[in-house]
Amino acid sequence: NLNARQQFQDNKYGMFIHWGLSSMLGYGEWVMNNRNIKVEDYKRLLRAFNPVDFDAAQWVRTAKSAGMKYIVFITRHHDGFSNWDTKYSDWKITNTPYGKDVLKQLAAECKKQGIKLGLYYSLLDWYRNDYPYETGRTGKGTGRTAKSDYASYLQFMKNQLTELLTNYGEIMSIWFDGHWDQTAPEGSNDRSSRIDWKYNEIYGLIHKLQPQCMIGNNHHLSPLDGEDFQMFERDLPGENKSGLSFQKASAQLPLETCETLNGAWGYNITDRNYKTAGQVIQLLVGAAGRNANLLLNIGPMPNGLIQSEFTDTLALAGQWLKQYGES
Ligand code: FUL
Repeated sequence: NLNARQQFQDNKYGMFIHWGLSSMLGYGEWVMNNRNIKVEDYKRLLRAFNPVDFDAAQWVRTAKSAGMKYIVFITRHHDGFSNWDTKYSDWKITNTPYGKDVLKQLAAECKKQGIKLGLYYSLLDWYRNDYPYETGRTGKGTGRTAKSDYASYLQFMKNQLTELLTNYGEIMSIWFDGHWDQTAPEGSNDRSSRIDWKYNEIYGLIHKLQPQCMIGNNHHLSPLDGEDFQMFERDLPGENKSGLSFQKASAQLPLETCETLNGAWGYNITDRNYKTAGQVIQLLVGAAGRNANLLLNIGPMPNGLIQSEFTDTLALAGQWLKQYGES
């Protein structure tokens, strides 16, 4: 869909939001893997997550006054926790004491304030038994022993994606992540996947449900069939600074670079490596100069509020953009 691609590229600047029950531990969104927490133990967080100060209007206002044109929200990260009221799992926001569907509130608010919404969706799962964890590089300490079953996991993802693309209005993009879990370790040149993800089925479903929805996949490879934009993780197209990329910038597809305001994606209490407004502007200019969007991340606190170190910097950079930006 050429029109959708053009619109996507014209957005230039967006807000990435890493947030979920893992935020509670204040150690980033990889805590379950990094601390080898077993599913049985990690599960106990469900009864404790109660982000009473979550205010979708405030999140969206923060993005808008920063000059951003879209938000990409984590619907489900590698810990498998669903930030919406999914019918297909009990491991979800509506089963916490908070009890409300945060995605529903965010989608409604984005619509109201006129900002586009994209959804991050993890292909990798540290929680479910049917995810092919045996061949995965991560999630070894989660205590799973049952045999995985990709056919079942694929059906689960399709069911969830159908919900996301049916019940939450127009979705600008789906941002897939976790493909690399099934590839050879970093440093190797073998980029083949240990499982067949059946992307043709997944992408086909998305394009059927919402033809304008842009599909991107953080596989660090060159774009595969059916993908509508190409993303660069903490990297500008053509730079290959992160050493992760085995990709050349596509001349056909819109590009997006994602970065984060400190060194972490999810809320991390020890990371005070905050970027200044000047650094944010440099990133923006660097991305724009390569005709790439900048998707800039925040990791809100477990109570739902965005820390002032982030809001202050975003507002400052936003003022600069208003004065000197194009539109
Ligand atoms: C990576 C993930 O593993 C990180 O947790 C984060 O979501 C980043 C944007 O992508 O692949």
